[in-house]
Amino acid sequence: MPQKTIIILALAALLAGCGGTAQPTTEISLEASDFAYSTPSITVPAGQPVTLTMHNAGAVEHDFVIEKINVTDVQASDSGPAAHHQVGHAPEYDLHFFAKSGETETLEFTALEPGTYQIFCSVEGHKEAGMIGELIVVE
Ligand SMILES: [Cu+2]
Repeated sequence: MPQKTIIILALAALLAGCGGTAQPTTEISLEASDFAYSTPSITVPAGQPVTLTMHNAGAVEHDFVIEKINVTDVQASDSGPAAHHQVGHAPEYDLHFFAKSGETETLEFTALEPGTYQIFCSVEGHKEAGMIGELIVVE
């Protein structure tokens, strides 16, 4: 392989490593308790990576769901056991992560479309108990 080709490949690898354009990551921390989110309204920029950290300060398990949202690059540290949802309902949530009592988990995503999206906890009865919020995606 000619020297020049190697240099170009090395440069390409470098650029890919930092995502081409250096995009700032929005970091948000929230706490889930029995039965509320500490930050019921979260605002994030569209098209930029977000890291959401949720600590479960409650006595029971909690999760974080957005049913329908246009997202990419989603990675959850714990999306919960499959049996976690009510039998007969196997919803496909666009965003979902889960934290056991006392644990801290993270969810990474990039939201693509500005708008307001409802957040809720899908553990049975929690949404009804008021465990809801909203994610606002801005331009
Ligand atoms: Cu909950």
